Amino acid sequence: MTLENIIQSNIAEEFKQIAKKVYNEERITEEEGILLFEKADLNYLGSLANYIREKKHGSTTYFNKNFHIEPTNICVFDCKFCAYSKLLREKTDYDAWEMNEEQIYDKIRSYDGQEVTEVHIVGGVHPKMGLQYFANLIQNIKKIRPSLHVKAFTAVELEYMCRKAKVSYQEGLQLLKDHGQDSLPGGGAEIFAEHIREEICKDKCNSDQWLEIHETAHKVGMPSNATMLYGHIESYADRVDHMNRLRNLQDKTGGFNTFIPLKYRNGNNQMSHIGEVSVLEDLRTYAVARIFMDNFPHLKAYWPMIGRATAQLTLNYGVNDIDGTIDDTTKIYSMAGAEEQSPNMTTEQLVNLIKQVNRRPVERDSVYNVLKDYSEEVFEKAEA
Ligand code: V47
Ligand code: SF4
Repeated sequence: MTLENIIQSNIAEEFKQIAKKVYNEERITEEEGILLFEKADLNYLGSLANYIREKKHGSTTYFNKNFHIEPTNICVFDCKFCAYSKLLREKTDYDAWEMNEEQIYDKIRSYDGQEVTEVHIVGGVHPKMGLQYFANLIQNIKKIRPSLHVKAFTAVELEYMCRKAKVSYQEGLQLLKDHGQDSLPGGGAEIFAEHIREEICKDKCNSDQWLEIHETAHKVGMPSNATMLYGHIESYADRVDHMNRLRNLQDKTGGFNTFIPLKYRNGNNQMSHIGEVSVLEDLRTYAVARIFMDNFPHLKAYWPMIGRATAQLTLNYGVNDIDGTIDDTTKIYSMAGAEEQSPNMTTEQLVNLIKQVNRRPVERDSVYNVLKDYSEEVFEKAEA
């Protein structure tokens, strides 16, 4: 149904008002956000979210050519939802890994001649890998491949690095920027509501610190993303509170590119008894996010976490970005129970995934400059 039809239909007045706000590009309140989660029909949510998505981006669906490096999964923290980390004392465990510098540089060099534009570097918070180590690492990565955009370190890693180095967030982030870091990924946000954070990840950086680190990054000229881990013990009010804190910060800085809802997966962690939410709940969450986060330019579905089929569906529920080729050889996602064992997609596969649902595949760089429109692309031969 079109938005005009919704506004003229005989749906409940409260939903009509929200539809009118969307039509007039007015912001919805936190109470309205909660109402959408609690009572709105999925088709209604999809119509509103898709209206916004198409107004902002038409049918363009962005992807990029990227790869991930996780230097280590050894971590001083012990988040209950994490299937991936190992404490230092478990270092001999066959699932624990630590890459040395040369291994990291070899990984960068292994992409010589390939068209990747971004490396995403995040990992466990290793007590022996500090700020200066990472600054030098980034500087050397840039020497090997100067054009590569380095999106690195969650606020959780950054809080620990700055604390250990006894520098302010501004000093730490400026140092990393001066050594070549370009932007921050959105991880570590989880859910900002303090009572939930206390339950699921009480020992790592708190919500105010997460927000302050991103605010500081924006101030020193590094854009960032924001995530929300949903579908565990949080309430709808907690999800809306989370999005509201991000919306407020975005009003202040304008430094966020993308919002990425991350579905909680329950494999191999200390919260495995909590079931996973349904695909319908995923779609509702993306749609409400698109409606609520009016000042976030992009909404991303991270396909390794939700799977390719759900990622395709989200493109009708507000999503306009499905991340990239990824080429991840480590186990961060499969260990948490995601469908993708070692996620990577060729450009052809990504393009086809987007085209199958009548969207326009466009390769972007890390800050959403258009690199190539793939809508008319004919692939010469099947990629391996
Ligand atoms: O913060 C950990 C999440 C995040 C689980 O910025 C889990 O472009 C679900 O932030 N179930 C890290 N999620 C990944 C991340 C990210 C990924 C891709 C792109 C970008 C970006 C950012 O992974 C963590 C946490 O919220 N996570 N365990 C789990 N069991
Ligand atoms: Fe460490 Fe991050 Fe896992 Fe938490 S989610 S235990 S900070 S690797």
